[in-house]
Amino acid sequence: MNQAPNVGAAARQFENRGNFVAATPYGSGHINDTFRAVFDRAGAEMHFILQRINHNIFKNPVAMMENIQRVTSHLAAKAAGEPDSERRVITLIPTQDGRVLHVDEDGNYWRAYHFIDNATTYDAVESVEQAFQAAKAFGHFQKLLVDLPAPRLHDTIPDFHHTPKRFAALQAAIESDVVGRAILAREEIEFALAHQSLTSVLLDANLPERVTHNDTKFNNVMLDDATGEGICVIDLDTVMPGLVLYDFGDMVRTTTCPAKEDELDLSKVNLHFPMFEALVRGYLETAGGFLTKAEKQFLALSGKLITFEIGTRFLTDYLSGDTYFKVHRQGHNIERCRTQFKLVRSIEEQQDEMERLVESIQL
Ligand code: ADP
Ligand code: GN1
Ligand code: MG
Repeated sequence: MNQAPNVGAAARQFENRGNFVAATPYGSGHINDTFRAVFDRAGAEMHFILQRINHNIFKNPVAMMENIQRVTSHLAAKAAGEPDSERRVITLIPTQDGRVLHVDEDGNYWRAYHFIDNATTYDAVESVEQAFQAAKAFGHFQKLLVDLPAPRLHDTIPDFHHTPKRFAALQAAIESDVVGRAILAREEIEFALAHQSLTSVLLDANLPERVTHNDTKFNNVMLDDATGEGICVIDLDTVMPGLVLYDFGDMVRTTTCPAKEDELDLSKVNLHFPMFEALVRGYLETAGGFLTKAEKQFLALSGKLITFEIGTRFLTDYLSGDTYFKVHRQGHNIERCRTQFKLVRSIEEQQDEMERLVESIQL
């Protein structure tokens, strides 16, 4: 999985698009390897998104692709007839022999998507309007999947948002301290351990299971370059049964603070209330019609929970020697953990006001 793969050979496996020119790393995801593959077809440039799936993390790529195929077909059927419909749903490109995955001689799994042109993903939110658009798009995505026909989707990664189990994994990592880093993370460990009671709040609330995205970070929605509209939800690897609050919580985590996830200046890491308000309004505009009262009641709290959960995961990975998330420098995971825990603190300071806002919008 770690050795440099032959990207060009993989790109050529997909439906004939002309002569292969180049494939360059693309985006800033933490898990898979994403490339923009360029082809020349009779002098015209064609390009598509090529991804090597991290099969250490996604243990069953075939089941994952089955989920993605079912979900994208359902979404495409609903988008048909809308203006610009082909830019509203990601579309898989089949291999030359008609499959959705290419497995190379080293056992790497590859897939390809049509490139959504004239739209951009951002690693950090820049405006209230962007927050509104992102939440509206993710709410719309959930809404369109409310009537996804049975059977239940596969659990791509079991217990992905089971926060108590994530917490237990952290406790185990502190206990074994395999790379001797616990001493360097004393404050973060203390912060995490003091928040144990938060971990089970959503699981205890008896909320309905739905089809959810589960990775609604801001750079997983493409915003149209001309209109700013949240035109396409991408990164469907973790679409599976879940709680809508996992999705809303991750929007709060990534789309209420203009600082990046690995910002070093923690004074820049705060929840911006107008962005939170835009998220709630955008999300309820599309999802408000199907959500239950109980689900709406947890909107404000879900942000704190998911931000804490992801912070816990970064901390666990730091203590485990950086085996899960891609890191680009020494200490990257603890830096990411610090921004998450700082944001949790900022949310805690504004929690009452956030609750009041959610209540007032629902009335
Ligand atoms: P990861 O799972 O590693 O986060 P993503 O599926 O989110 O991978 O892709 C990484 C980046 O590639 C995205 O943030 C986006 O900028 C770009 N991207 C992904 N799919 C498309 C697409 N279909 N069209 C255009 N850009 C895309
Ligand atoms: C990972 O793949 P990417 O970068 O969109 C992770 C998410 C985390 C996120 C933190 C499969 O998402 O769960 O919230 O990093 N994806 C997986 O930035 O673990
Ligand atoms: Mg992504």
